[in-house]
Amino acid sequence: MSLVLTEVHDAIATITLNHGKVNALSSALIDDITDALAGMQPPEVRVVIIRAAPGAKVFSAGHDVRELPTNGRDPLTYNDPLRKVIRAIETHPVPVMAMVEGSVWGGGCELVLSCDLITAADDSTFALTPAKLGVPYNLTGALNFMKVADMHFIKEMLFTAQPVTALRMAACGVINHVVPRELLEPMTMKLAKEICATSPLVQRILKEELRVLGNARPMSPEGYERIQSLRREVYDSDDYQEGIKAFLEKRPPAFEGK
Ligand code: LCV
Repeated sequence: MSLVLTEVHDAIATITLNHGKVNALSSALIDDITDALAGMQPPEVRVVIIRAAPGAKVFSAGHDVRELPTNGRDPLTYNDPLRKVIRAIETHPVPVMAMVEGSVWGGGCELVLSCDLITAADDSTFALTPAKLGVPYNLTGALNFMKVADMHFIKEMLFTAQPVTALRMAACGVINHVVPRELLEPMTMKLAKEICATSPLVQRILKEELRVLGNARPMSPEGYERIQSLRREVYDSDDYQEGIKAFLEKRPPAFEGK
């Protein structure tokens, strides 16, 4: 059974995450999201909305922690499922909107932030969790955070790993609209219909221009290799193992900086 529900009405496609209580981004769920996206192409589809089930307490609990490697492999490489779904959203030829209710965690936040527009219920929250789990986030993930918010705000979210309200995210320009839950779907559909009324060809080129420009960052091979070497020290560390172990044992992690 698919871990997402899909529908298309009047060129507006919806992908509803449907993977248990917390929509952990397992490789299976990510495969179903990317398969659903692949089947939602213009001109039949003009905009895609990614959402959780109506009334969801959790939009997504982020990367499936049980799938994080503990054998010394890099947990966030180019072909990690999370990286694949982020790229699928960023390169999809029509605008992809995130309609958020409930709490969003870790890689689930990056998935939401990689969407082109975000609407959220006023009781939803967002938490960037690598530092809480001991995971050395990857360069494109860090860049994706930088592209959508100012540095001090993103550093607060990353260094504290604490949930932030949708209203705070909107005040910092990260979320387009925050409304009471009962107005979330009408607000999102209003935006979607406005998108459907403008030129799909122009939207497609604008989306790709902004993606290419947003990713155009100079980085020397030496700089890349130094960062990768620092990341390996983290995913080879006792703290990385402790972060995952503490999660699975449902206790706070005891990081010792080694
Ligand atoms: C696997 C889970 C998860 C989960 N994976 O229900 O960005 S990075 O680098 O950090 C990246 C590596 C990343 O995204 O990491 C994941 C970060 N996510 C989090 O820190 C959120 C962890 N989850 C929670 O805080 C709670 O589960 C929330 C608040 C989402 C929901 O709490 P609630 O009390 O409603 P439970 O905690 O009881 O979770 C229900 C089941 O889902 C599992 C969890 O282990 C539990 O499984 P069991 O019933 O088998 O005990 N679960 C939750 N999140 N990310 N599994």
